[in-house]
Amino acid sequence: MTDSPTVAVIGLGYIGLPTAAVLATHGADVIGVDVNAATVDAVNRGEVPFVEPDLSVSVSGAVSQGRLRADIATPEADVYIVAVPTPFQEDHTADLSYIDAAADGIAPRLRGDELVILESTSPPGATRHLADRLLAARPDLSLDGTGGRALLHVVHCPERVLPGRVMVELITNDRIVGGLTPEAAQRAKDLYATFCQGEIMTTDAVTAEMAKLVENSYRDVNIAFANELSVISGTLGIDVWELIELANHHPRVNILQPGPGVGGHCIAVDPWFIVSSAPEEARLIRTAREVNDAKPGLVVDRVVAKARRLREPRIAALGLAFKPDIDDLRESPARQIVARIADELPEARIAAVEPNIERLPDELEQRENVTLETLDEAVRGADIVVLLVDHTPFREADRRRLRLRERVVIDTRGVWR
Ligand code: SAJ
Repeated sequence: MTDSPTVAVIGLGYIGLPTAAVLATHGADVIGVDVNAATVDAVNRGEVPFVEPDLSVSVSGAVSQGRLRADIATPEADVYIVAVPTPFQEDHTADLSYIDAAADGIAPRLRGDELVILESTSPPGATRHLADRLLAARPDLSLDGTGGRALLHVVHCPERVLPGRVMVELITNDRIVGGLTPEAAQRAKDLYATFCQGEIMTTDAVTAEMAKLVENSYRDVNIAFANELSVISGTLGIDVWELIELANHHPRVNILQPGPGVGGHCIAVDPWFIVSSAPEEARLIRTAREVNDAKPGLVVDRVVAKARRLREPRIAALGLAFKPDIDDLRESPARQIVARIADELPEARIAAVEPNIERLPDELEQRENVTLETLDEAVRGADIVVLLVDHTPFREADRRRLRLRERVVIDTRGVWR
């Protein structure tokens, strides 16, 4: 590979765009590719179509220096990084159609000796699937040079950055590079070493795929433990947060925090890829998913039980994002809870408070009994206050001024204990 490789990043989302920007600011010539023309136009203007700290300055700098541009079409390049969605389907298996579409864009551009990196979170075998699709379209290429055919290097390098800290963690996190061949892994390692200060470990592709899924499952299982404790504590009439705080004084115990459920596009999704790969064996991982997925329903039941005692209940629902201090509403349990309360209590008025958004998501906007309000407005008129996300403004709110004692408070995050 040349000192200044041309890198095409396919998919300019939460992972692809930051990766493109970081590569461009570390010496690569980067072309970002996206099916969405508005995203392509925004990037070419040096703008970022979503909120992520420090990303804007990096993208605008790279674009103005001429190191980053975006296009709808896949160009010729030395390296292709695929960072497209891999959503899960009704049956909990992964939808690989975006990977397939990326492969179909890349295949005609290959000249031989390129490196193709799959960064999307993937079920075991997805990297091999991507390679098979490329090779089916290009029988003149091979992974090992057999028959005198030109080489194609294919690896999986899962992203592991935390939304909200992407620009820091891209540089500082350790990386796992799983190659379909050792040479492919080494090439990818050399590329990531241009910007990654963490340790870069090489392995085979399927182990790398599993490592990413296992990390998120580990967290899911541990959150499920905390969520199960919160349900048990409710039955026993004890304060789960005090219980966890006390237990965590043990030197080898570190229980996570319960909440209204697990959201986001990673932890609530990835464990299913393990379950669908080994349905008989993945018993704990499946149960953890079920425990966490049941939590929003339990919160709805608590709110509805309190509200049914009132004639025209007014409910303040605090938070819609999937975790604190971000504007990301994807797979958010809070959002699901508000929609379900609105459906179960058509006579109720629900004031949702989400300081990080300007308008309600469509499915809530369409419900006549849900409005978006400020914290003060919502709580002032409320009989019931349900805290769903521990955003800083809620943590720091003056509880006396909000007169919480006069209202029924259901605090799913333990902020107002
Ligand atoms: N949550 C709890 N209790 C806790 C911790 C989290 O209820 O004690 C909930 C949050 O409220 C949220 C969900 O879990 O709804 C997930 O939040 P998170 O902050 O744990 O993780 P994500 O989804 O933002 O990012 C995760 C990270 N994975 C791990 O920490 C193992 C990140 O490093 C990954 O890159 C990311 O998934 C991903 O893209 O896979």
